[in-house]
Amino acid sequence: KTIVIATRNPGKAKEFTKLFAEKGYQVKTLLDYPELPDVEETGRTFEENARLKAETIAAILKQPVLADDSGLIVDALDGMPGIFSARFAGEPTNNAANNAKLLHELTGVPKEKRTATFHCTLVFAAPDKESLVVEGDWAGEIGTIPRGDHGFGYDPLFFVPEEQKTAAELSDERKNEISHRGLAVAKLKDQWENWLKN
Ligand code: ITT
Ligand code: NA
Repeated sequence: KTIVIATRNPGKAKEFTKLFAEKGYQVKTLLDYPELPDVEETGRTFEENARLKAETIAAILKQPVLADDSGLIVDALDGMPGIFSARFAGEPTNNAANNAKLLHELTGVPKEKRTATFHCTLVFAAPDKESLVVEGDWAGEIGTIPRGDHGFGYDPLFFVPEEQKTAAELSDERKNEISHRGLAVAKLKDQWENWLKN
């Protein structure tokens, strides 16, 4: 059993590979299909962008395709970087520059005002079907020093109070159990077998 995920982010690919292995699925991503286009993310919401990625690639491959649009919503920055999380410091995605920019923008902001949420919208698209949409959120705080070397993206700056660790200090397994992406995948697993039948 194989599931195709329309992402070229290696961090996401690694997490999805583990999350779907539990269900007996092998994951393929756009890293396995270099000939397929990069889908331009012109949407104004996570859902619009996830739809663009999933529906475009499903139409090309003529088979079901999953896409993830995700990002970090920082309260003190009025929700930025949000849907712009990958390109916060410009294109192409540069995680070190994104994290440096985030720390810079939060200079002088006290701990109690550094609350943030990781959001993930998953869209599962198939030719001639209404897409299935699920979401997951993960609450935390933006730290002042990057810590940990697991995960990807903003994980070293995303402090999880319940764990007293940053997301990058969690094991891959623990992150998948409690993250925005792990939660969204759990919801997807509850719904997709029914959805595929209809
Ligand atoms: P694809 O579109 O190819 O999937 P992308 O990285 O461009 O890859 P998005 O447009 O959804 O994906 O941007 C998501 C960004 O949000 C990602 O690049 C990270 O900067 C951040 N992000 C999302 N989930 C994260 C996580 O679990 N840990 C750390 N950062 C995350
Ligand atoms: Na993207």
